[in-house]
Amino acid sequence: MDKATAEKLRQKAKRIRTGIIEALGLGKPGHLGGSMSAADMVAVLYYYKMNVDPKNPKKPDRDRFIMSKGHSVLGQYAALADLGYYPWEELSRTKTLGGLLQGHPEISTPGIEANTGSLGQGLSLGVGMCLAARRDGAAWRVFVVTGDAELGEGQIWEAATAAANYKLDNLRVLVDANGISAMGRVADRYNVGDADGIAAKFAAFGWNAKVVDGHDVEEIGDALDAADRVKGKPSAIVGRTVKGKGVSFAENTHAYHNKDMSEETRAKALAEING
Ligand SMILES: Cc1ncc(C[n+]2csc(CCOP(=O)(O)OP(=O)(O)O)c2C)c(N)n1
Repeated sequence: MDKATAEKLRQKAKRIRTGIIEALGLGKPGHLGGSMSAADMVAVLYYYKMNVDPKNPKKPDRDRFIMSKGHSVLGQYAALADLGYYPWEELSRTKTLGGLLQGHPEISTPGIEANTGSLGQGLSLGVGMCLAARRDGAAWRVFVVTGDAELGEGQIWEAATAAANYKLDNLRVLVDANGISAMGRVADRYNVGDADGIAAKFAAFGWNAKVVDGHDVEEIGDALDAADRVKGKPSAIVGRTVKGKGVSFAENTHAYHNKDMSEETRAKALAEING
């Protein structure tokens, strides 16, 4: 990836983080932590890797994106707004009755490919979509973002086995390995391992697996490019991340997993993101 592209992606990641704060609004709980930790991966996918067209959200050859950890959709909402799927102003109406953007993704929203929120299901949906693409002789790919605590769901590993069995080289999973769940550390609760341990699990299941710094847009982009060259296997890119990344008082804690913001915390967060 050239330096100019990397710089553009870093700016887009800031824009996404700003949009997350917009979507959280004031005084209503929202999922800041996991949205912020996934923001750089979302930026690389939407502004570097994926073939999507905001003017034609359903174009048949588009790549598909599934936010399997649906609670972290706020960053995806921001990217979709910035790209022009809907006005940026929609973000501030997130989670309002009748609003376009709800707390978890729904396919009624332009650019959203799957209803998620019940953890553990997105990878299975991705496997099905990849099989459909193959059946149709289509070249599009499916990108699924999961959390690390989410990997405690058994359905993930059923999907992982199926993906390897069917040699789905059109499937990519990006794991947001921030080490924190809703109520504490993953290691203290249902320990699926750190980023290296998670990559080893996917490799043992027959996947191409790679650990990256999940906040380094160049590493993420290079790993995604490398995945395009892998034939006969699905790819797992495990991002070592920080929950709440970009907002110091929300980093590395479950306190901002799902929390409201005050005027003061909101102003501080925006200043840190854009400062
Ligand atoms: C099946 C299911 N069980 C429980 C929940 C409640 N829940 C929402 S987010 C979350 C923790 C997710 O942690 P992780 O996957 O690591 O995501 P991140 O830390 O990136 O937010 C839980 C348990 C859920 N949404 N679905």
